[in-house]
Amino acid sequence: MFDVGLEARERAITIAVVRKGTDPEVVREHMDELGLLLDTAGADVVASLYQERDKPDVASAIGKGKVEEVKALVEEHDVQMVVFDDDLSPTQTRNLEEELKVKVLDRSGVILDIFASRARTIEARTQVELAQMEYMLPRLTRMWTHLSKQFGGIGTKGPGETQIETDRRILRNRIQRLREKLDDIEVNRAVQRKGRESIPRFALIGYTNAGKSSLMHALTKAEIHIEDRLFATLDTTVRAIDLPNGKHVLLSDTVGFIRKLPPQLVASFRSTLSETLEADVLIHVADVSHRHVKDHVAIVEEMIASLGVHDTPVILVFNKIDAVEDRHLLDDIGMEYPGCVFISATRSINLGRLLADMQAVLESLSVQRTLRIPYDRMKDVSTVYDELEVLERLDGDESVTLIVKVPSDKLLLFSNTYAPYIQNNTSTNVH
Ligand SMILES: Nc1nc2c(ncn2[C@@H]2O[C@H](COP(=O)(O)OP(=O)(O)OP(=O)(O)O)[C@@H](O)[C@H]2O)c(=O)[nH]1
Ligand SMILES: [Mg+2]
Repeated sequence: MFDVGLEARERAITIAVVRKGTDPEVVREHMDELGLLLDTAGADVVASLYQERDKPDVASAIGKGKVEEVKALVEEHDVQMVVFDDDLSPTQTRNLEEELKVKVLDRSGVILDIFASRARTIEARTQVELAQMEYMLPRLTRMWTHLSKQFGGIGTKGPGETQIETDRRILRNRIQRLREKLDDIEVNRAVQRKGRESIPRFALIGYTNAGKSSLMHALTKAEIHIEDRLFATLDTTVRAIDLPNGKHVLLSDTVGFIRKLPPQLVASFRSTLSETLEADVLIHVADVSHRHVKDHVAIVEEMIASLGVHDTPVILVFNKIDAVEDRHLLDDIGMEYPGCVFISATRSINLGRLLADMQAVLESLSVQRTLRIPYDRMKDVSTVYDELEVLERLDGDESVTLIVKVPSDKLLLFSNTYAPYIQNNTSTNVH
């Protein structure tokens, strides 16, 4: 696995290039978040600056004059790296490193580094490595010494080829192999999911550090990793829980989102996210004690839409109400997001209400069907009782008529399983 190069407690300068007239508060928030990311990666921010421009300078993002200024700061504070909040082109990175004589990274590079150091399972490690390779491919000029070390000279300089071309080929081959490995993992996951098809699935989603894993723990008592750091969770955990009506459902906890998440990561984390993408109901957890909670909600909504999830019902949960002193804030949020639930995962406040809402959403997703099963197939009657909620039963002369509730997403499976017994009735939503 690659390490972009962050080592424990390095010193960094952060820089944002923003459009003229950008609200300084917005810039500050982005920089604070970049600072948190760096803290997680193991670096302290010793200076932070931003520059207003119509657009970033093609060669150096910030332009010659500013480069000089940064260079002076680098020397003054003895920093090991300069980190930009937005993505840099490979050329900009190279030019800046030449001028500043220290490592130059962008937010994506930092996020990738954090993911790399936190990935534990084979799946997460493979996904991170793939994302890193894809991130590096166009940036090879800086990396080639690192790369050839990593690969122990495999395919070293061939006749007529430059080192970089060779390294590119190594990277492309590696990317290909990682993709194949991920395809295999995905097939396995699909097989696992198949066995659980008839159990409704809820997925926790949300901004990183919102308290998803804490909520998972509060609801299931699962021993999972919780930490006041960004990206504590990089894998998907699935646990069963019972709703108040005794119904068994599955709940998954997964990786969190953040603004400007590198697209390579989102793409390669698809198999981890597949549990979320295919859930019947999403539980969107937001940290209501965070100053920018509304932005976080919007960013997560955009991410989910960009992953192709549009029709899945979402329960919006505002967590950490115990950390909010201003009750007006909660009123304001309640007005803006009707139907949301306020909870505290760590103090177990209002979790009963959340479970009741989960149950209500699930029930609203169900449709009613009528089955008529002849007496000589009584075995199937008991299967129906095992698999579905029976609302009514009529014992006739030759057959049993059952009115059952079918979760809408299980209709296809239901129809295939019980085709000979299904009576013509129009589907009605059961509330
Ligand atoms: N005050 C307060 N803190 C909470 C609450 N829920 C979670 N936290 C804290 O918030 C921090 C992040 O919690 P996690 O559960 O790890 O958050 P997450 O959403 O899983 O974060 P990632 O996995 O990093 O995306 C931890 O320090 C928790 O103790 C809450 O209800 N109140
Ligand atoms: Mg977590």
